[in-house]
Amino acid sequence: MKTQLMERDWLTTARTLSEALPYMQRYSGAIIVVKFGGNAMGDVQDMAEFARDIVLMRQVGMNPVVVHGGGPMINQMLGTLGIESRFVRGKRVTDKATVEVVEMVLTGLVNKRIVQAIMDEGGRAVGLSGKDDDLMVAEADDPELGFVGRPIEMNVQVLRDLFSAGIIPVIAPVATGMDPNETFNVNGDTAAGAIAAALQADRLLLLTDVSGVKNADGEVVTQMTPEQVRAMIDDGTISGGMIPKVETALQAVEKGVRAAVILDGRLPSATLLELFTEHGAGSIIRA
Ligand code: X2W
Repeated sequence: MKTQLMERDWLTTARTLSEALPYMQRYSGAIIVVKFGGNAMGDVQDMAEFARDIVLMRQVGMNPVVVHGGGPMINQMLGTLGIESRFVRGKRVTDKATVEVVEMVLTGLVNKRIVQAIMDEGGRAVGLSGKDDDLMVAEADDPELGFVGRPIEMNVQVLRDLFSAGIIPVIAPVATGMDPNETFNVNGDTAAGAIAAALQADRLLLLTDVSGVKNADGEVVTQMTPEQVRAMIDDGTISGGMIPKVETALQAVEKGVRAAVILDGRLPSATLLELFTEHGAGSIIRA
């Protein structure tokens, strides 16, 4: 009985791998930008699973790029330091003291944790922020928000150089300004969208903690065109925190990213499910 069971499991494993072949071939050399948000990071185990999937993507010939957030970790450090923080339309109002903490936490703490997790799974990773090699130059988004940046110039050659060397870039969403002494706090989704557009990526995967974009009946819509998404925003079907995410996805597709997917980071191996199976996960937006 036991042997039979084991044989069945192995057969399933072998079949799963075999069925993944066409997807591996389709995405060979593809650039996949993955936004990994602070809420999706969870515990050490979640981080290790995420890192393993990224290493697998690289191993089968894709070029994954990780762009991370870290909102909860920033909140925690600001709390420890007794600095108050508030959000306006989903973005953190960022004064001089806050931007220093944001840079410290994102580029120091969070970025290096992800780099380490990827190396622990046998991959090669290098951490950088928008300041490295002038990757992301920003300007003030809105005077009310202080040092919150909107990307205005991208220099992605460094990412291509890392791809050629087989290295996975891990990017903290902190930008430099036109005045090189300035530092801007960029929303993680916004940074991922700008990087995906500059790379003309094949996929932008936005990992969230919901199951996808829902229609008026509360069902997840698995495929959408940009026009359908706009209509759903206009008639209020898409609302609240989903709006900035969907708009990032929309803009990326309009700027030449082949497709953007809003997917459920709570599912184990959500990225692999999306890339390697017919099933997919979450909501895909493509023209
Ligand atoms: C974000 C950057 C981090 C981020 C912040 O300060 O929290 C702005 O709001 P999550 O984990 O992806 O939310 N920046 C301007 O985006 O983190």
